Order: sequence, then C-alpha cells, then structure tokens
Amino acid sequence: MTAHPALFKPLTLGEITLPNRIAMAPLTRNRAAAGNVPGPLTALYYTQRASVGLIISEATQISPMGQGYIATPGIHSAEQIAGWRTVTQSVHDAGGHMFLQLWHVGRISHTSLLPDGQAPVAPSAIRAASKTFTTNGFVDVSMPRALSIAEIEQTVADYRQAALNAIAAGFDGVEVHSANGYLIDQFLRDSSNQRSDAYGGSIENRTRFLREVVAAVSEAIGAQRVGVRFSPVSGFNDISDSAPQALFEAAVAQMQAIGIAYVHVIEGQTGGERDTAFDYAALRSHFKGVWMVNNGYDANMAETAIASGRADMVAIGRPLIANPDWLARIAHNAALNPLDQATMYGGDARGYTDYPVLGQ
Ligand code: 8OZ
Repeated sequence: MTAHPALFKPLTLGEITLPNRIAMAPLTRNRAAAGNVPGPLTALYYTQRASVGLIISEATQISPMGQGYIATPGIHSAEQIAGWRTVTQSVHDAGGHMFLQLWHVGRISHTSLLPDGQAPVAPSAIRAASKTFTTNGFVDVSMPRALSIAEIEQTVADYRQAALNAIAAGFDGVEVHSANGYLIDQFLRDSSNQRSDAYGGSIENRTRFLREVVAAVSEAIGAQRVGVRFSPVSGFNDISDSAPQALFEAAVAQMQAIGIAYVHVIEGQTGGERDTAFDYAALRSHFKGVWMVNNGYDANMAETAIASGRADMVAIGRPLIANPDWLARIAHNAALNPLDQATMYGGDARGYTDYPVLGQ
C-alpha cells in the first residue's frame, strides 16, 4: 500500500481521465535544435516521464517575437509542429497525456534573439532589471517598446493560431503561460503596465489582454482543453503589483466565466520562498474546475494538499528532471536522485535523458 493514496486517484480533466494527480511542471531546458524545433532527445525526455497524470511542456513561443532565451522551442512553424508531433506520439504511445505551454516573453528578451534585431515588445516601455541567456551568455534584457492596439490584436491572433498548431501537433490541450513576469503577467501587474488605454489602469483593463487571449484560444480549441498558469506574488523577472489579491481574484473569476479546464498557481516566489502573504483559498473560491498547485512540493506535501481537498493536482518540477520515475519512487518509498544544476539549461543528453530509474 502506498503511503500516498490521494496522489494515485484518477482525475477527470476536461475530456480526459488522468491516472493520478501529479503533473510535470513546465520546465525550460534550452535544448531545441535549429529553427527552435524539438528533436528526438526531447521526445525521449518527455516519454521517460509519461507516468505522471499530465505533462505540461516547457514554455514554447507562439511567435518569433515571443522568444526570450536561446534554444527554446516554438509552435509557429511547420517544422516545429512536425517536431512536436513526434513528441506527443511517443508520449501517447507510453500512455501519457500532454499539454503545450503557450509562451510570449514580452520584455524578457534581447535584441539578438528577435527578428531583424528588433526591440522586445511589452505593455509599456519599461525595462526589467532581469537577465536572459543569449549566444553571448547571460546578459541584461533589452529596452522594450510598447505594443500598439493593432499589435495587441495580432498577438491575440498569434496565441489562437499557436493553440490550433498545438492541437495539430497532437497535444491534448494547452496551458496559457500567464506567470513569472512574461507578456500576459506584464499586462496584469501595475509595475510593468502603465498604459492609459483600454489595456491599462483598472483591474478590468489590465486583465483584458489575458481575457482576450484565453477566450480566443478557448474558442479555437475548446475551453475544456485550456489551462492557465499564474504566479500572483512572484517577483521573478522583476515584476510586482500593488494589490495582487484583488487582481488575481478578478483574473481567476474571469477564467471561470470562460470555463477553462484548470488553473495552475505558483504559490510564493517561483522556485523559492512559499511562505508569503496571499490568500490562495480565497483565490480558489472563484473557480470550479481543476485546481493545480506548484512550488517546492515534495510527495508528503502533495499528498496533504490533495487529501485535504486544498488542491486537485500538484505540479512537480525539479524533482521530475532528476527522477523520470518519480511516481514509482514515491510508491515504493525509494530514494530520489539529486538534481544536477549544471545541466538544467542547455547542453545535450547529459542531465536530460540520462537520469537513472529504479532497477537500472
Ligand atoms: C527559467 C529559465 C528560463 C525560463 C518560467 C519559462 O519561469 C520560464 C523560465 C524559467 O516560466
């Protein structure tokens, strides 16, 4: 008998039934091949982890302007769609389920990564005190320029097309990345959004871009194939808001109105301190669908969260990099492999597809 029975209970997510309550969190690994196409090693990496209830792919840019780091995959070209199709085929053959995370970095980018050396785009021309990885290493992000209304409309259309591309590539659904200081989060929070038009100012206005993106994606592929990820208090990528509780409660209520399948919340600082002042129960009270939590959970914390009803699913990140068979190890109370930090971002098979599984 497993010590974590709640984790192994099936769950209905939209139109699919997941065998357990664990998701693989979206994890940037910077191993896309030329053209930002996912290759055979990426198919192997995800397939090794297909025993989790749901795999959420690494953040994947919806357009060339949505890229902010070297060697991250896209979902806007025919080659990228074909590359991802081999990944989803392999994951499905192994019995897994997989959503693609739709990403636009906004101001968290560098001119050297963007078409014709353009400046990054953002709600407002405010530079983040943040860094990114380029061919020249770890550099300060570039000064962004503010999007026009016509460009915002085009970006919404890019999200919609990217969602259709994800379905064409065989994904079971998409997660809209609205966390960690990237474009949608830049519209939400008042440190980065100082617009004076319909997309800035009030909470109603700052949530407009999120609402339009999620509505467009939901209309295109079905709301029951859509999730959204938020990080209400995370300061990652130099972002903050003066009143996050009211802002994110409004955002979650809007996600309920659209009828998406799940909300995924990073509790506290991304990859860091969990114990921050924010009422996550109040946040959840606005949503009736699947509630997924993330940030530094181990198996016992995850079991308590699910068993108590505080969450429906838990997304596990770094432990799943180092332990492809994390669920089997939990079930057998086996020791976990340590994570090799040096191979997290970029490189080859080392630290990507060569972590040992039990019995190996
Ligand atoms: C770490 C390095 C680069 C990107 C995120 C997509 O935080 C990321 C990311 C994380 O959501």
